Amino acid sequence: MAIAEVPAVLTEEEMLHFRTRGFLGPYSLCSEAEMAGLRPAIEEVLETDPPNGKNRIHNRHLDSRAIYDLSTHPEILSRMVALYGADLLLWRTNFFIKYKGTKAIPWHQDFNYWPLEPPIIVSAWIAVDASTKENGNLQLIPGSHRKIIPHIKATPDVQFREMADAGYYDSEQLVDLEMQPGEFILFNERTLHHSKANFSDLRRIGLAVRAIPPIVHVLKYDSEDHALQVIHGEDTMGFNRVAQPPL
Ligand SMILES: O=C(O)CCC(=O)C(=O)O
Repeated sequence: MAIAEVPAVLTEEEMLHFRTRGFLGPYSLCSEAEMAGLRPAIEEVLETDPPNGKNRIHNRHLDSRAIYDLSTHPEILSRMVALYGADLLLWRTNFFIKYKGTKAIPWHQDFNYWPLEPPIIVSAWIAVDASTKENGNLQLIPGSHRKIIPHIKATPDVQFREMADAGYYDSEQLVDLEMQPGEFILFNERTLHHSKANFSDLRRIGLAVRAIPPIVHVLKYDSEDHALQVIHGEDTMGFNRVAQPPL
């Protein structure tokens, strides 16, 4: 797919919602049946080693056209463009796979961990499997992106090394984002989010897509062949390593 067409725009209300609450959605990227059709190809990617022995769950848009196309689907891209302007680069993609017994992801603000300056990132999180209260759906705190929350050493029951300091947020305010396969949400680099452990027999795969405007410098790349793709408009700054998407 060439640079995607942009069919949908956001209403003023949706724009305001994103600015004040730090997230939008869920929206439909494709039907449940269409996602069921895509799932075998996604599973095949996840069962295959990427070039140069890198991690199977990170940046697979670099070697799989199917993952690139899913990550840059017009339903996502059009909304990112409405929020962040016409010029966008794809920085990273990450699969978050939760089988039965997979640990929780702690409350966190993404920008705490990431080598980006200034830290301006829009994330889409796409439900490949159904993501429900049973199998550890995303939860986030609306409006939490308005402040920087200190992160501290994480407890051993969660997946990350650092987590948001619980003294600085009120988890009573959380919103559950249950999603059917083919749905996605958008959130920004400071929106506090987490997911609980999966105690069910139901697998939960989500694909997170991270896009940045050209003004953002990537201070550290994920691998030697890590480069960004211009997914909409142009790279007006030329700060970052840019490459073509996979064929
Ligand atoms: O999928 C999850 O459980 C967590 C996702 C997440 O932390 C992210 O997309 O930044």
